[in-house]
Amino acid sequence: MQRHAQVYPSKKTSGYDVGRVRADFPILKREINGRPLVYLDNAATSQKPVQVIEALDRFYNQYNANVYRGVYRISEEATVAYEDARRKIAQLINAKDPSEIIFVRGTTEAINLAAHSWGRSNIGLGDSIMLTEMEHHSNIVPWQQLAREKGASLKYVGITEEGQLLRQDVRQHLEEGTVKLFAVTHVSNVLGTINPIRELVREAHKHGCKILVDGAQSVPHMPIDVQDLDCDFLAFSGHKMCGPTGIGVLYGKRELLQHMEPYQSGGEMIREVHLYEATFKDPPFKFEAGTTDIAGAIGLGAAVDYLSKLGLRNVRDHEREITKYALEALGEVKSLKMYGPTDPETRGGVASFNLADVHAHDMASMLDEDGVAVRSGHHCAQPLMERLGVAATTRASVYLYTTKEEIDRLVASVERAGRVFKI
Ligand code: C6P
Repeated sequence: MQRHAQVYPSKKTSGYDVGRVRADFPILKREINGRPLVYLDNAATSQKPVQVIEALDRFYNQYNANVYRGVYRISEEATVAYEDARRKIAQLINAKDPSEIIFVRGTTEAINLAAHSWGRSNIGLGDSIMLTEMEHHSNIVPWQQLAREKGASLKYVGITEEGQLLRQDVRQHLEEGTVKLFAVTHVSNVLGTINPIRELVREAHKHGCKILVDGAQSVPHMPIDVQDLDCDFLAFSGHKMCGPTGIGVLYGKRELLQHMEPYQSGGEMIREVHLYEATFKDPPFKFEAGTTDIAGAIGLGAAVDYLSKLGLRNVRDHEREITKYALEALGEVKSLKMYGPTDPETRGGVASFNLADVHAHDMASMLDEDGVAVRSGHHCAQPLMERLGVAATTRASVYLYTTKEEIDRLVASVERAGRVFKI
């Protein structure tokens, strides 16, 4: 199939200047095997704009110091920048107060924190935790551990053939009356499904059930308003939203955080320590023991500035258009099976597929020869793979710098693989 994108990197897509955006990302100038890198593994991690790289550089070159501990100039500068980052993140997701933003290493640590600190005091014998078949391992294993420890059980919400949640499962489980927490992903990292979080929160709350949203694949890509969603917790990672690795966020409603026990303990999270007892600071500091990733938080603050300037509504619109183009183009490839919803309105920028019986790793290696970077495997979602009846998929995931021309490169490369494997 010969396909030509109407839009090239230097031109505008619906008023969104993707060419200008791309100029901010130095890595996109790289060539692989003599061809420009096509980076389509954004669900794993995003690339970083020069604005974020420079913010990290400025921190280390000009005001690297520990936060809160020094009364000297550069420590004060570091503390201000660190707290500025917290404030910017609170604004980005419309939290009521910056104290609802806890810095952690990423989504995985955020969910572990909630499982330990909230879960241990609020889940008991005979209670249940509701999950879905499309969760990432990070939103399954911590709850399995907690359920085992407490004598609680797990209840799963199934999915339809198209990869949408089975709402009758949600209703049925909640009506049984034992579900204390619903932990659900906002956007599936394999299917791209965007779950109707607002409705799910309303339903859960009606039954006195708290809700934790895994925002790893949503916060980087669309406007999020935690007050409007009314979720109790939201977990996300900085590295998937133009920020550095090693930094992420757990948002929690203040009244919940206030009653939670610390996750880790040690320096800076205490009010007073005596030989046999200690008292703790208020949130968020109670949950930030030891020296945190100061540079990471400041870098994430710069990433939030970057995303806010572009506008997450524009990012979402751009990605929807690119996803629609990708779904149509991949849909025309002979013997290619796609997973997830077909309507780009209800789907994020993730396209998982298999080409006949070509192994996903072989497919990804072929694409790599053409300079196209995608992920293959189970995507840390083995229960979902079981549900889909496959061992692995190849997954292309887009971001704010992806162009239709890059999708053409992906499709041409998949077709080349088809010819090589004689499909
Ligand atoms: N998914 C992917 O390629 P961390 O690793 O803590 O930053 O994020 C974990 C995580 C949690 N939930 C969802 C929905 C995710 O997609 C991820 C990370 C990556 O799909 C790496 S496995």
